[in-house]
Amino acid sequence: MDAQDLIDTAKMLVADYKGLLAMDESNPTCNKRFAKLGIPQTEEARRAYRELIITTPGLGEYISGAILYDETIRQQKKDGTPFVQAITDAAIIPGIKVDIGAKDMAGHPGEKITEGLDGLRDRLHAYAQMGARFAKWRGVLTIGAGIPSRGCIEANTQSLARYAALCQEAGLVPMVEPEVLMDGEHTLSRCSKVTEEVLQTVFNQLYTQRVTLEGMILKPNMVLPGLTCSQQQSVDEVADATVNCLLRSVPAAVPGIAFLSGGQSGELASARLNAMNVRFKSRSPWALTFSFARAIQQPALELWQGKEANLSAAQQALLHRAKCNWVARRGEYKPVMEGTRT
Ligand code: 5MM
Repeated sequence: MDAQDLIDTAKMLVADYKGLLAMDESNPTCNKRFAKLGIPQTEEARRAYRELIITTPGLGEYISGAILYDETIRQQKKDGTPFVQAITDAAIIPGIKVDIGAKDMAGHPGEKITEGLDGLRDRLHAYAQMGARFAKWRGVLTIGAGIPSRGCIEANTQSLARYAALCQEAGLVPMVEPEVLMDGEHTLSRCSKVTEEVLQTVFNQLYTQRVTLEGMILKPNMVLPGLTCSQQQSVDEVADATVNCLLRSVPAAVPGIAFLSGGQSGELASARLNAMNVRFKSRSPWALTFSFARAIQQPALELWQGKEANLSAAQQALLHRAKCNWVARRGEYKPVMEGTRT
């Protein structure tokens, strides 16, 4: 591993107000989203949709990196150009999701443990050979009565740290994603306490596993009230709760924090990211950026509907959401932008 290469790649992923596009839905997740819109759940449909995304003109102006799925990193455009080549030509850094999913955790009803460490060293080397320069692993924590348990937090964060160490050994920047889910009726304050405990444990584990913090990216949830909580705080209150929680938990050596959207609407995710960048402009030690899947892709997917004739409209919608988030990083996003397409 060359630590300087890792540090340089991590810095590039958060430079120039850009953010990341998560397009690493596993086949079951992608198929579920297609099924809702009546799109065929086939390998060819998934390939065509991913080609639509990566060939969106101008995407590289706003997007620094794209997270791919195992099937996707092996695919080509219709004209035979490998996706990795097309992404690189668009000035976007290719990355890969390397966990193999969150499974029920033994002895911990209602909780999940993410799997994928077995054989990971070899898989990481293979992905690096294919052109990936960073890799992502997601641990999932659910808030409920008596959960997340300490056992679940410790198991998931240790896996995250072991994966991150293996990534750096293979020359890939780890994108460490501990996601506290927004499902439930918990308050903003509960989400803040849980997120803080999870992040502090993540960084203890990363330290124990000798991960170079300058050569990684954190991909956390925003601190939000549960979806069905009766009290839903304002955009500014969410921004304050999120960044204050991060300030208590994330070392300043980490170059960037790239949020997941977690099921928020595209507009709300942009507005909240914007508020963080406005309110903490001079105080944030890290770049505050985005690594959204649904909050960037959803309008494009709905417009596309699996039809070639809708390709251009879908690409414009995708570019619009990418641009809104780039503008939000600058602290210049305004809801009125939603009425105007790029
Ligand atoms: C939380 O999910 C990640 C970010 O997506 P959102 O912005 O939509 O929340 C995302 O990268 C996720 O890890 C992938 O979509 C893969 O999910 P599955 O469930 O297919 O492994």
